Amino acid sequence: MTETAPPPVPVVDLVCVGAGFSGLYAAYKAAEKGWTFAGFEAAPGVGGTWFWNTYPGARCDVESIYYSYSFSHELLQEWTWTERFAPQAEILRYINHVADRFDLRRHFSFETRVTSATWLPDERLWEVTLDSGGTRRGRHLLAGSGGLSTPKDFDVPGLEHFTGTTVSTSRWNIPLSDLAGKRVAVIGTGSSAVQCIPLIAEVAEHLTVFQRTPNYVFPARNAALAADFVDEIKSSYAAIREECRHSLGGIPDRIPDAAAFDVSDEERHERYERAYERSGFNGVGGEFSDLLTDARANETAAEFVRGKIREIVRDPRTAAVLEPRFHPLGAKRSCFGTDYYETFNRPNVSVVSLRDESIETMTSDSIVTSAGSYEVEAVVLAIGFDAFTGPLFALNVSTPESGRLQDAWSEGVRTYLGIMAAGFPNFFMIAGPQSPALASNVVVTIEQAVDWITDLIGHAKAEGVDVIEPTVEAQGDWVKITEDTVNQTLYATADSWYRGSNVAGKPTTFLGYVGGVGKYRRMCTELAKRGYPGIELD
Ligand code: N01
Repeated sequence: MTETAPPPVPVVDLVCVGAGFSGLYAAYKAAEKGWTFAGFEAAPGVGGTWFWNTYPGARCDVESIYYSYSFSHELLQEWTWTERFAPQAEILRYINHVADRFDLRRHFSFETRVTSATWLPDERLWEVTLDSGGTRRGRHLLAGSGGLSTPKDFDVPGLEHFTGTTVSTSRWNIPLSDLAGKRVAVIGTGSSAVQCIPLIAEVAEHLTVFQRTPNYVFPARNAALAADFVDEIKSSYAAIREECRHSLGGIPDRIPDAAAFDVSDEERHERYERAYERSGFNGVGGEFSDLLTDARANETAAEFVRGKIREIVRDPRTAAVLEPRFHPLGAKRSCFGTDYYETFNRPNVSVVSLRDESIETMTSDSIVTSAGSYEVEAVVLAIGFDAFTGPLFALNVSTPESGRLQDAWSEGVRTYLGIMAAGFPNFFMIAGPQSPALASNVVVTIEQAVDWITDLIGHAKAEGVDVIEPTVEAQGDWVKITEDTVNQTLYATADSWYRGSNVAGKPTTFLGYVGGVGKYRRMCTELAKRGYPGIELD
C-alpha cells in the first residue's frame, strides 16, 4: 500500500485572530466579498471580552442602543435591548445571536490559540502557528484580538503564598456564592471593581477594598428600557447610527454650549447637578467645552464629584480616601456604578488607601501592608489589562526583515491609523492602538476599521497587487497626529492603561487617537478616495 500525502491546506485570503465583535464582523465582510477566511479563537465560544469578563455586575457603560452592530438593518430591528446598560450575559447572547444569524461560527476554530505569525516574503503570505500544533497560511493577517483582553500580571510579591480563593475580574470563574460569608479583599478601583464591589459587599462577611487611585464614579442610572422608547429608537435607528459614526465618541454628541467659566458659579453647579442626573459619557464630564482641555475648568467638575462623595459617604475619613484627587476628571476612564459610594456606608465594608500604606506581601491568609496585616479568605484582583499591546505581542507577529512587532515597538507603539505598521505587510489591527478605540464606543470603531481594511484589500486585489504596507513617513505622520491631538488635552496628564503606564516596564505612548471617530472616519475615507497615499502596493 502506498502512502498518499494529505492534500495541502489551501491558503485563505484572510487569517483572523479572535471571534469577538471585530473577528465576527471581519468574517461577515469576507463572506460578503466571497473571500476565504480562517478565524482562530482561544475561547470555546464567540464573544471575546464579553466571553471572559463575567464578574458579578459586569455590564457595558456605553448604552446598549449604541453598543451593537449597525451593519444590518434587519439585525437592528429584530434585536431588542432590555436595559439602558446591557449586562454581560445579554451582550454575550447578542453576539451569539449575530454569529448564528449570519452563520459566522463555521469560519472559526475555537479553543485554538495563535502562538505566532510569520510573514513569508517569498510566498507573500502569513503563516500562523496554532497551539493545537498545526499551521495555517493566509494572504492577510487580521488581529481582532481586542484592546482589553490580556489581563495584567499582579505585580505584588507573595500572591503564590495565599491559600484562600483568588479570582480575577477578567477571568471570573466562581459563583458569587463562593464569596458568601467570607472576608474578601478587592484590589483595584477601576471600572471592573466599581461594578463588582457593591455585589460582593452584599454577600461577604467583610469586604476590604484596596484602593491605589480613587476614581470618579458616577451613578450609572441603569434602568429597564420601556417598550415605547425602544419602538421610537427602532423607527430612527439608521439615522441614530449615522450620527454615531460622525460623532466624537461613537455615541450621539451633546455639544456643550459654553466653557466652564462662561457661566456663574450657581449656574455651573446647577448644570452639573442636571448632568449628574443624566449620567453617561455625556454627563458631568461633557457639560462644558473645556473640561478636558483646561485644568482649572476641570477642577470645578472634579470638586463637584468630590462634594457628591462627601454627601453620600457618612464617615468623613472614608469619604476623604474615596475622593479622587490625583488626576483630572475624564483623563482616565470615568467609572459608572450602582450604589458604589453608598456601599462604603455598610458596616461590613472598609477601604484601605494604598497611597498611605502599600502592599508589601501576602501570606497564606493575609495581605500585609506597610501599616499592618489584613486577614482575608478571598482576594479579587480587579487590576486591569495590559492594554492593546498585550494581546498583539502575544501573537508573536514577525517578519524576517523587521523582527517581532514587540521589538519594532520597543520604544513605543508606532502605527499607521492604528490599523497597520510599517515593516509588517498585509497585517491589519482592528481597533488597534492609536485608533479611536480607546476613547470611543468601540463597536463603531470596529465596523469602520473592518470596512476600511476590506475596502483596501479589495482595492489591492483589483489592482492585481498582493502586498500592502504603509510607508515609514506616513506612519510617522500618524504618530505625530495622535500625539499632537492628545497633547492638547488633559488625557496626557494622567497615568493609566491609556498610556501604558499601568504595566511595569511598558513604554508610555498614548494608545489612542482622541480627535473623534467622525474626524477619523473623514480622514480615512479621504485617503481611500485619493488612492491610499501613504501605503505602498506591490
Ligand atoms: O482596569 P483598570 P478595569 N496594586 O486598569 C489598580 C473597560 N471596562 O478592569 O489606578 C494595587 O481601569 C489600579 O490602580 P491605579 C474600561 O475601558 C469597561 O477596571 O493603577 N492596585 C486600578 O484602580 C476600563 O477602563 C467596563 O493606581 C492595583 C485598578 O487596579 C478598562 O476596561 C467594565 C495594582 C485597575 O483598573 C479596564 O478596567 C469593566 C496593584 N499592583 C472594564 N495594579 C464597562 O463598560 C493595578 N491596580 C463598565
